[in-house]
Amino acid sequence: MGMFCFQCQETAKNTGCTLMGVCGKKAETANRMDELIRELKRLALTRKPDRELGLFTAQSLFLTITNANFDSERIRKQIDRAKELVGPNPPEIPVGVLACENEDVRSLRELLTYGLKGIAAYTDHAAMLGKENDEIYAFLFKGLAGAAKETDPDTLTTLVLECGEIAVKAMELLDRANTETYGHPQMTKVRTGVGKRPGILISGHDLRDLQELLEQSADAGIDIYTHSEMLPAHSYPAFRKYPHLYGNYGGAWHRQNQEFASFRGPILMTTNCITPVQESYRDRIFTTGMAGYPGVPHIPDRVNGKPKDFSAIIELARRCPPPEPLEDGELIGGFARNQVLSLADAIVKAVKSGAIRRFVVMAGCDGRQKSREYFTEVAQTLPPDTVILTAGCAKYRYNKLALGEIGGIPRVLDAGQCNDSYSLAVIALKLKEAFGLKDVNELPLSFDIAWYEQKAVAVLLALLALGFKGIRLGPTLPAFLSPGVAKVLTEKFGIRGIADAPTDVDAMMNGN
Ligand code: SF4
Ligand code: SF3
Repeated sequence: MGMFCFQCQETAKNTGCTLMGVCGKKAETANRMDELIRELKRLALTRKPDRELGLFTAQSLFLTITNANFDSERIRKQIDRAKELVGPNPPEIPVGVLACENEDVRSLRELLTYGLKGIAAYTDHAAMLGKENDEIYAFLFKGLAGAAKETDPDTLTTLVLECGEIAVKAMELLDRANTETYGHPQMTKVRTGVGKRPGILISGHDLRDLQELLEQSADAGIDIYTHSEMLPAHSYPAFRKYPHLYGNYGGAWHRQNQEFASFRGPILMTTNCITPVQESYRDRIFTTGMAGYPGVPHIPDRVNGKPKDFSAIIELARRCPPPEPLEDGELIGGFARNQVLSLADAIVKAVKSGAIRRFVVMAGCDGRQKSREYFTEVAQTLPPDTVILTAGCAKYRYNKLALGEIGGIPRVLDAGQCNDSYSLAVIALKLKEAFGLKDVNELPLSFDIAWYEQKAVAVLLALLALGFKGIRLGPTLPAFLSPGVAKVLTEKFGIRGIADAPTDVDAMMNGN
């Protein structure tokens, strides 16, 4: 076996990638990531967290999430730095997932580690906007130390649940960072067609990168297009003021081979999901932040608070032809907590009158597998008196369908990126208050979550921490859940896999 990784939903045979990743990760890179995780565990066992170590740990974990960084050399540098920080005589910790032989202990340790990776990604985004929280950094250390040494399933389960509570705090911190910096998202129509000028396509989740790119390209005679998880940026007041933020190009991350080829201009990947780079756009793709790919130019980090330098990308864009059109419509977004709560009275009225019978949260990730057509089918099968609440790139499975509206309220309410699932939880908790309910699970609300990478693991643990029960998770349950751990999650929280769309829609409409 050259490697072992089972952290994402597309893992080989839903058991584990052993030769190379289905994602394209080479065995050498996977093994280095394992080594980096080992060094982070050592760091957690030997040092007290402070801001510098906390951010270093968060960024290191972020580097290892699915489709963020394929650059072995970058991972090696991070390992070297971690070793320096650990110092001499590091504690003995074996490398790799399979070093832990007990399958339940291994499962809990990995569930915890993947939750930490998701928290780390959101923590890094918040830090880029000047918001940090020592409690989150302290938990990254506590969690890593537990994942290194803890062998008692009950203690590990407690850590996993605490991980969910910290995930709520990380998403709340990022929500605050985003809204205090860029304002509260508002209902916005976003063009999906193209203009006549050359463009830059920006993907990933980092809003500060977008802000600096928009600023630096304002008078360059080019347009900026969002891709995949950058779509929600259009709804922030601070970004709406840039006329050259033209629209959104393409769909979710896994179609980038075709879409990046037809875009014809430079592409900037700020975070996951980057997929193996193809010849058709190899000479015009760039990475920045925690994203990386061997041979692809990387825009360096900010130094002393000065903006990143995107001039090379802007210069290249000027020499490129405009994008080829893929479609010519519009998407509606901006239904984060503030916007939805401003409609709370209308929503409560619609529920009381029976105009809205049920809400279904279909947030999370998209992916390549055909089985994800299930989520399109659920959206099409849900009766017209239901509202879909979404966030994350999962939305691309149904956000271009004509699903209509209920009394002026669109039937698909898109709160934003995957981290904005926090907004959906806040909305649900506020609706619970508005209806005078004791338990959020009494709301006419079901969860049918699509997962792919580790941020979705953090979101799931956060939802459990907030008390939501009976969540459906698809298209498959995580391979890293042992039968024993899956049983506990089912018994304690009612987590279940998906069936087929008609069966699940029927069950959800009956409150199951
Ligand atoms: Fe396999 Fe997913 Fe790991 Fe990639 S991230 S190696 S696809 S399990
Ligand atoms: Fe998507 Fe990669 Fe998870 Fe942010 S962009 S949700 S998969």
